[in-house]
Amino acid sequence: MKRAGLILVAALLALALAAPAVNAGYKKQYKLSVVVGPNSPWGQLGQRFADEVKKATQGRIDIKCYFAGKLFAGKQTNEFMLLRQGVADFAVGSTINWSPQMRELNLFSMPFLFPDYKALDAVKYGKAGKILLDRIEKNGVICLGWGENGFREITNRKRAIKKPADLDGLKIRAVGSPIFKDTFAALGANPVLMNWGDALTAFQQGTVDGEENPVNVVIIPYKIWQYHKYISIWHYTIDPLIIGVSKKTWLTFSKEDQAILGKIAKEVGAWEVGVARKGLTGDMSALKTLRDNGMEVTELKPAELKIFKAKVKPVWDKWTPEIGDDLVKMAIHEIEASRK
Ligand code: X2X
Repeated sequence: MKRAGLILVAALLALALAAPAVNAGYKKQYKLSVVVGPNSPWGQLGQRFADEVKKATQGRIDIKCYFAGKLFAGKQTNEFMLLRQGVADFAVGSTINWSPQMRELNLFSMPFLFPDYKALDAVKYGKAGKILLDRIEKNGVICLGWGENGFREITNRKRAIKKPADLDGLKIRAVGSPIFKDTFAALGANPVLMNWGDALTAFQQGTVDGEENPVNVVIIPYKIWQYHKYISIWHYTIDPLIIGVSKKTWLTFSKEDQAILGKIAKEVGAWEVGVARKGLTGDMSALKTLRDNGMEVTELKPAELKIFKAKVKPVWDKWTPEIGDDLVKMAIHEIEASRK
């Protein structure tokens, strides 16, 4: 009896050793980086992703969201580096913040390149988008899905902006990504590059006159009307979000869990893109919230936008080779095809 018991224990032990443990190499908790706070749809996207992943993996993958740039100590243009290194396991990151380390991502920041959401989707889901995602992967980050910050519109406390001359001398805060400095300099403004956390203080103190951000994901949740009376809807750049995971972390997950992560990222990403675009097509009803809060909204017409676009030609000349001539050409082709 005793001997049989021993054999059984030994057999069970052998079995346990032979079968790969499901959680082998898994961390107790994973870190997800987000630049903004939990009230923005962007922050909510991070939290939803974390919650759904935890549920679907029965707690095998437990993700904690670090909001408001906590993981990268305020310097948002470091986020991609932290992700590559595996310091952050996940991020819901803006292409703007990653672009200083991935030049190709400046494609989305080319001023007045994307006329509408259809154009953006044509590029994201077309050949150019695929090339971008492959390059990001080569740099150590797997893209699981797209979210959206949105078309970036300009706000300021001094005057309505209808033509480039209205920007003359205005101190405009932009993200610390060099293409923005070139764009605002070309438009005659005085660009000041700073992190989002510092920008909020600068708005309060009035040390800058204006900024640019998307309506639903940043301007409304952060109540930018507290600081700036004027907003111009000019769609000058678009800012997609990428739900990304460090390749180092990714390779530790089972195939089953990888599939779960991909599926959830696509689902929650699509939900958030819907929120980011709500009321910003057709009747533009999202703008009512801005007017109700005392903002003066200027919607620029195609002829007015043309004048702005002509002014930023030096930015196109400088940044096209930086991004890649072929990639820019391909994107322009996909955008034009989307308009037919
Ligand atoms: O810093 C910004 O303006 C923000 C929040 O939109 C980004 O992170 C790109």
